[in-house]
Amino acid sequence: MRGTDTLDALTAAIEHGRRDEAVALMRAAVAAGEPPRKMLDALAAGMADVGRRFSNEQAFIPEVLTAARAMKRSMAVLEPVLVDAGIRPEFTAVIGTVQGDLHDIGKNLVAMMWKGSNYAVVDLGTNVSPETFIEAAGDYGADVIGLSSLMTTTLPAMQRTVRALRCAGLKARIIVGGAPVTSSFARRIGADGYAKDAAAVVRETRRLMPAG
Ligand code: B1M
Repeated sequence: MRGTDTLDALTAAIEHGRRDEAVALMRAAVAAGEPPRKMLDALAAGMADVGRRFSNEQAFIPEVLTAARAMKRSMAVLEPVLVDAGIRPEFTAVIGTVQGDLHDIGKNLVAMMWKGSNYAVVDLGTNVSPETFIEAAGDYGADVIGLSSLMTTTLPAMQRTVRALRCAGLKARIIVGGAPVTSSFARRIGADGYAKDAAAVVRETRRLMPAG
């Protein structure tokens, strides 16, 4: 197989969650000495493709999770090569579900999409206080902070968190999302960005940080 064929096949294997095939193709690409950036782009393209289908309701959560697992296993093969080549994650993202809210399935999907786009992701879990967001964003030097809320009753906690992050003077961009969150709510509470689903969050991050 030619190099581009291997990478195209890798993208397709990730998109369709064919984990063993993806890992084998990743190993073949590494053995063939493909440029690390191209291999990384091939992985990201697979996640972007399944994310696009998910946004268009042509793919569903299990397919995104299967693709993410294939991406994670292939990434493990690629990681040492990236380290040797001095390729580091583009951005650091801190993410969590806001205080009082224990829902994490959507938040985990967002974290996976970011990982698939070569962002270092610090996942704070659920029921995260504003203070914990501030501390983690400072400790990890976050470029972007993601807040998730699944209940109308925890939207005030999202607002409090954005306000606290602003008061702390952090430079990181803040993106919010979750079923009851709208773009107008996001604007009203002073967030930098809003995404309606896990695929849109990658597009929104790129809009806010064009180098990404
Ligand atoms: Co709960 N729950 N729940 N629940 N639960 C909802 C959210 C609810 C709408 C159900 C209902 O009443 N119809 C309702 C909220 C009503 C409201 O708004 N006020 C509700 C309730 C009331 C509750 C409890 C209070 C129930 C009770 O105990 N009486 C309780 C709350 C506990 C708490 O949080 N303190 C509770 C508990 C639970 C379970 C533990 C049983 C379980 C959560 C398991 C888990 O997350 N590990 C659960 C579940 C599964 C749901 C529903 C059924 C599904 C949520 C989900 O995972 N969706 C939900 C009803 C529904 O949505 N049909 C419901 C799939 C997921 C992929 O979608 O999370 O929307 P979603 O994420 C999307 C987008 O929103 C977006 O991208 C994701 C992927 O596309 N997104 C972001 C999410 N975060 C983002 C961040 C971004 C950008 C995009 O940027 C950073």
